[in-house]
Amino acid sequence: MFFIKTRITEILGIKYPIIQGGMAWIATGELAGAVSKAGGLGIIGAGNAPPEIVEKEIAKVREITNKPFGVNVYYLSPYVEEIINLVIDKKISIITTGAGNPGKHLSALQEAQVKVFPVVASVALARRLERLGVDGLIAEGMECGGHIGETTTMALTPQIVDAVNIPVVAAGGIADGRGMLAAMALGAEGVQIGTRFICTTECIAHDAYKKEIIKAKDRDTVVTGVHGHHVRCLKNKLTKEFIKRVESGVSLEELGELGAGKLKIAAIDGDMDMGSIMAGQVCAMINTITSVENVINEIMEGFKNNLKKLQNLG
Ligand code: TUI
Repeated sequence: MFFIKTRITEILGIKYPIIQGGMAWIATGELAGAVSKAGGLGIIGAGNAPPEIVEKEIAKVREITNKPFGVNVYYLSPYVEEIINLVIDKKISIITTGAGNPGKHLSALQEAQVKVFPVVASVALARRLERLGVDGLIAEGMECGGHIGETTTMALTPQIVDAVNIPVVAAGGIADGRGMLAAMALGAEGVQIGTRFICTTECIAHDAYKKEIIKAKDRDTVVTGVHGHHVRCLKNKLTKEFIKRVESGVSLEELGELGAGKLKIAAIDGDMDMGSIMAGQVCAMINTITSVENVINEIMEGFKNNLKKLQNLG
């Protein structure tokens, strides 16, 4: 049996160093449970959901598997404090964090033995968070879907690996074994994968959302937004409207209003015109809707075969 041992698999107690992205609305208990069951680390995306909803998703995962799983805490949510309390109360083994700095909650989380893996898009924040005592970092490149930084995974990952001593997970632009191998060649000890897991049978995202990803070609995503509020999604009527308004110089507030609630409209309601179809640049490489177990097995098989190919070069 093939397995990989890194600090990530050791710290998290998982078979494969594959962490599923904590995508709001999309990463529910069904998806997280399936990923953990298949040997990766499933993550519930708390997004802006209140704690009662997240609690139900936690229960769903525990119905599916007793393997480790995590929760992604979105730091712009109005419920951050409640979600942190819930995570502690429910003895969740790991959280990933996004869109902010989890510094003020670290001592409470450490006391409760919750491992913390913040998403970072810069070396400066990576250094700061290591000093505060986080367990690992997720270096998120701008190939990712959703809210992104400015640096590519290829450039960001080795810079963060060189800047810190804690383990680094690479995210952005990874959908198969080749991508995983490349990330690990850059010094990452694991990968975070989002978009590939949307196109699985266990993912509850609307079928129309999955089909748009399958249809997408290499240049079909676009980054909208201004001043550090950049979001990558598939091009549609909504992104056209966004670009039009940015060009006409509307306020950040007005743009925020246009974007509010649009991820749900795409992911749950299936509106492919006015919903925000967040997806990474790997969308063009995704051609099937299959089970989470198949996706993970294909990634690991691809990793192994491409590693062998490289070994034959030397
Ligand atoms: O957060 C993400 N990706 C996202 S968030 C999102 S939008 C959403 N919509 C509805 C409900 C909930 C969410 C779609 N995709 N990725 C993690 C990420 N974090 N990317 C960049 C950052 C980040 C940005 C600034 C992390 C830290 C940070 O620090 C600021 C500081 O305090 O220094």
